[in-house]
Amino acid sequence: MAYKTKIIIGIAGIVIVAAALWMTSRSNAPEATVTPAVTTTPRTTLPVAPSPTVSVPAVSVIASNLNIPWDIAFLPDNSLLVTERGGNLVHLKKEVGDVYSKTIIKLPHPVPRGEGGLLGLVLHPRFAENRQLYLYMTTQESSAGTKNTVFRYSFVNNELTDEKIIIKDIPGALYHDGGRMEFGPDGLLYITTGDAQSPAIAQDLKSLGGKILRLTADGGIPSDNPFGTAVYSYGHRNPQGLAWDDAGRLWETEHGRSGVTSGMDELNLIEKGKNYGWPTLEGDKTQAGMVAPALHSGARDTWAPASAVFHDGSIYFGGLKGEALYEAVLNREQVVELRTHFKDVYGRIRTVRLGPDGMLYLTTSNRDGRGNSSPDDDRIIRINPKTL
Ligand SMILES: [Ca+2]
Repeated sequence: MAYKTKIIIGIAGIVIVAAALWMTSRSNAPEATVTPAVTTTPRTTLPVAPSPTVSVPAVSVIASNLNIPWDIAFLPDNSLLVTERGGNLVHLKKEVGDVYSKTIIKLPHPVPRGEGGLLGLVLHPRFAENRQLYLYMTTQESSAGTKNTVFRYSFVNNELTDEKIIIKDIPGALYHDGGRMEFGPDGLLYITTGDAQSPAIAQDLKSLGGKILRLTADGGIPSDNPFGTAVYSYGHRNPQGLAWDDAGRLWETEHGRSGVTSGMDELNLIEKGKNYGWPTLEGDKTQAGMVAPALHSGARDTWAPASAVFHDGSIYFGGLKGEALYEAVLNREQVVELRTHFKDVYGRIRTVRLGPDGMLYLTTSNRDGRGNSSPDDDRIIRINPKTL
């Protein structure tokens, strides 16, 4: 759209541009096109699934027929790597327009079924030089059941080589396997782990379950970790999203209780060494030595928050059971508003990532047995955040 706009400007001038854009595109993205700001708006988009009850932003489906895409990384050549929970690493390469070719990269390890599997994916901060990437994977440990392991690989010519275990023996289970990884502004690797259906381990500092872990890029323990171990914070149930705001504060999303009494999902402001209360605290309850969430969903609403990204003053996160893209608007340490986008439009939304183009990339999770899938699910959907 920006390219077209520049051409038209040369021919006819700004007034005609504004009128023409308004007339031709009002059906899908009126907010983005009625002002001159459109000339700086990153490229967009095709209209998808307008709903009369939902404001329709500029969106584009860039990949379909995926199977539970769990995480996305953007490579320096503008291609994408996507983990599928069942154990495929998928390389999506842009061909023409918004058409991407798909190459499946086999993993060195099979992954078990359940909510575990091939989960988080993150690139080394200097990936362009060292080609190193990290995968969070559930691994079968014979009669001991499953555990979770973070591996590092060299990724060259669509092959994973030079395997190194960064951390292992993270408790695993059919549910609550954590799995999100991010490099922080401090250059250290942060990893979320679940309680593996054993709530008490979230309070056990000797267990790696129900924690946010922090390691060096090589898997070492940073000298200023609070307990002399990999543990950075604890008392988490099943944290799934990590994001730093523009002041360097760490925010985290976390699933609350499940089953018939679901709800109490959390957005937490994370500080080193603090206890976030699971399984003792829920909602607004407080107790000495434990930190209540910055925002929670309450007892009657369930987000099932599955990711987190900071963009332009807000934390965005996907909702699985909530079937929406949530936006928590921040004012310093406070959440001042929770906005809900795409409610019931795309089904279950898992991951949200911010691309190098300034766009939000969402993954659906409609083939995980808990939702209704459309024929082209699962999808990766690119959103122009200016149109939200
Ligand atoms: Ca909590």
